Amino acid sequence: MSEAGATPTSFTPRVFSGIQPSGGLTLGNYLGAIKRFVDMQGPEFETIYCMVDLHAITVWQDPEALTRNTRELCAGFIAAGIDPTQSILFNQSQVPEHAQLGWLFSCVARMGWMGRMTQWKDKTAGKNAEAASLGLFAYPALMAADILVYHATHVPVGEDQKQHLELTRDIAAKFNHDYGVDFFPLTEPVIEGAATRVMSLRDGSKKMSKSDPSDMSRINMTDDADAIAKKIRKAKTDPEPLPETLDGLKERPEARNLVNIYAALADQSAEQVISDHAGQQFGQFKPALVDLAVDRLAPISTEMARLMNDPAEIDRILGAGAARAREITAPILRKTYDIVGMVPPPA
Ligand code: AQP
Repeated sequence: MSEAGATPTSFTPRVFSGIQPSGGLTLGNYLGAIKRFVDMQGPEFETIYCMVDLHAITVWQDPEALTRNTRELCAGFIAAGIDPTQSILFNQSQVPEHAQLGWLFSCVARMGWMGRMTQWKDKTAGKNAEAASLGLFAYPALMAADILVYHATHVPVGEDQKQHLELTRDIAAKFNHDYGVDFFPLTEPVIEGAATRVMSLRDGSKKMSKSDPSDMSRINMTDDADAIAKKIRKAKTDPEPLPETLDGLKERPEARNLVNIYAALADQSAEQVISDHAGQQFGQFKPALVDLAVDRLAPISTEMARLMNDPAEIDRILGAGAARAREITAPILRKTYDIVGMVPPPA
């Protein structure tokens, strides 16, 4: 539960989250996001999952690669357990209300709020910020629209998105205040589990990321068993054995990362993993992690490859998902325009 307040009770419990098709899916995206999306699928929530292609183009994307990555991401969602007949699964650009509400929110959000976003600062650090796209600066306003155009109440994300979720709440609160309404919910971020921040296999201070230039820094969801084994075997560690308690990993980020990955893949707590493997050297722990990772990830990558053989079926799923999404977004956008005072088309 965030500090800012309780979940509104007057809104349908609805989960929204998205992933950028800006490269291949990583283990970080899987453990920090998709695996948890699957866990939230069920009677408690309506679940809506999106390939946020409009966000991906805030940095250059080769058009052919963008198309392939969007389809592959869709295949990844389904292979990991998202059922497209239960959850709504689609790509953002097919639902124009995201961009339309995004424009309204870029008029609600303040320049100062955007300039304080650490992801903006990180992505432009050491580079010429003047040369970054306007979209990269403004994208948290579009992200707020992605969420609020569904009146979503819960958003499962990794730790890196926490600040953007706080901004989403600020935008909803300012809109509600400015127009004297209680229209947009103050959405709850859901940041839970052992792997809300999976780190690079080469540097325990950096997030595992699709756009890291080093392929050895990440496990891709399309990696085969040999590649997974090689990357884990070569993952940076230290010469100490695993300690008796988690406290003993405080100053050992790479070791902590491998323990967290093990815990998330095994559906255990990090404490449990430490108590089961205390005293082991990495020469013993890494092969156990390889076995677990291959066991959990290989069926997903095999299924992704099978689904990718039929791109027309993936496109059909995305189109059907977008049509279902618009049944929710169109009335919410219409009502928002009405609140703002836009003259509607004649009845
Ligand atoms: N390393 C990670 N650990 C835990 N969660 C992660 N997520 C991403 N990386 C990790 C979560 O995955 C969801 C989708 O993220 P995204 O692809 O839309 O954007 P991102 O966070 O910028 O991911 P990348 O891999 O770092 O992409 P690039 O390299 O294109 O910027 C989010 O819920 C995110 O928290």
